[in-house]
Amino acid sequence: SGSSRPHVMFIPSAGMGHLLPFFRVITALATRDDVDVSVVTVLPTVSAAEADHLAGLFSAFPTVRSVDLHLLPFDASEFPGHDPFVLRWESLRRSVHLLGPLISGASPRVSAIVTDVTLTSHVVPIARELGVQCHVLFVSCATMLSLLAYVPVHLSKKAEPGPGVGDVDIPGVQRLPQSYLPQWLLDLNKLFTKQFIDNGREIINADGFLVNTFDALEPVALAALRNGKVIAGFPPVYAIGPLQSQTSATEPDGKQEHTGSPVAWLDEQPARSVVYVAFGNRSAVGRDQLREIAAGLEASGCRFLWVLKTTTVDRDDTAELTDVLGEGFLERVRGRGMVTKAWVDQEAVLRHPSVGLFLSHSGWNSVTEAATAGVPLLAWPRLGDHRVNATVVVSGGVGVWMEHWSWDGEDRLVTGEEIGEKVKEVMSDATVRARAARTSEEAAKAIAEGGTSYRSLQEFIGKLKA
Ligand code: BUP
Repeated sequence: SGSSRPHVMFIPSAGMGHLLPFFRVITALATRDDVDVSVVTVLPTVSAAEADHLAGLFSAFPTVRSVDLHLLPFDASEFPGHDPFVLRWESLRRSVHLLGPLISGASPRVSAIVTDVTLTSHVVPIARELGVQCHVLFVSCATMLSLLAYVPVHLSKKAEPGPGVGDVDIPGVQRLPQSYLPQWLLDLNKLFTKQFIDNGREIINADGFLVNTFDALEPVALAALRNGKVIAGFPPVYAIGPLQSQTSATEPDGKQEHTGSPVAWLDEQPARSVVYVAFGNRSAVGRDQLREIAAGLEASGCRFLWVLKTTTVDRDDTAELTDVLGEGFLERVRGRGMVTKAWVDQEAVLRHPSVGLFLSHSGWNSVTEAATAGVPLLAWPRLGDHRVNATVVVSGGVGVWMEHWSWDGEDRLVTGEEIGEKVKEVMSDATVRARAARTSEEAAKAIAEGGTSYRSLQEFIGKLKA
């Protein structure tokens, strides 16, 4: 403090859905000349995409310092059957005491930390002890932040200790039925639930929250967090979204296995004719369901670009497309459908005028990218925060939500017929398209000079200098 040029140290967590928004804030600060930026790189990385993007970040922004953190050995067999990213968060939490020396030994002196929400309960106390400001970059929606903040209070009031969290009525925000909550919260003994509750208890001690949302998208949740309705004395909430990538250098597109990149292919298609299908980095859709999606896309008669993943971690994905989709599918849709297992530049795809609809798992980054582009999103939530995000997709005019479509862990297959009809219907729905266009105008206003998110970021930078 007292220094006019603050040094901000970012401590991200694992998973592209966590890293990408970090990169977007890091590069927004790195392109200014009044802030020093360093990033704690946690090694080894979980996925190939993470390793590629970290390398891309440091080569595109040489002024951003990398501080390596080598994880201590972690015995995952203690938690059989857990999501690899949740396991990583746990192993990071157990190595977090290594951060103290990295923070206090950094030069110039660290004036503020921005950490991932998954590490809140461990990093906030360390920062306090060192007398360094500690902010949390929250990579999901403000509604999800209100859930995180309120769950510990909700549990302390709950009369019957049922097996799970139960329905949660968040003061000033909304009542979330248990079925909308991350599957993991249905079991209070799960690792994720313990992390969630620990982090939820500690957030009151953070100096502030950066959230990848904007006032016009989530006015109710943001107001309730800011005016103390959710939790009295909640730290300042800076809604600075929708976050944008500063350069395509941090989004490498170099691993195309097919001749002709998706964007080049999109260039050949008529305006708003293509359905873009992607379920993010960590939502593995079962083989039978993938076949139904294929049948649905074929039956819809629409053009489509499909990013297909068969495993939770990209490194393990060795499946052949023909084995997954069945003999003949790729031939039958040749010319009107493109299927890829490679990383695509999703922001560029969504910005492309040929894209008319986004069939998505409603991961929060995907929602904000669709909102920016004004492409209607057809939400098919799979796990985690996706259903809570989907409530915002609907209330914020980003798109529509198929609430009865299957959720990870449920047996029911959504048939190709159902998928095909819905895709066709939403593709030609002028009302949905007009709402998405309006939301995209609001998003542009929010980040433009003088907009709500622009001002929030200025306010945050001002606080760093205080
Ligand atoms: Br796959 C893929 N290209 O090929 P979400 C993803 N992305 O740019 P997630 C690409 O990864 P959770 C690809 O644009 C978005 O920024 C995409 O984040 C980008 O979902 C990000 O949408 C994906 O939040 O996380 O990572 O599956 O399930 O935790 O929400």
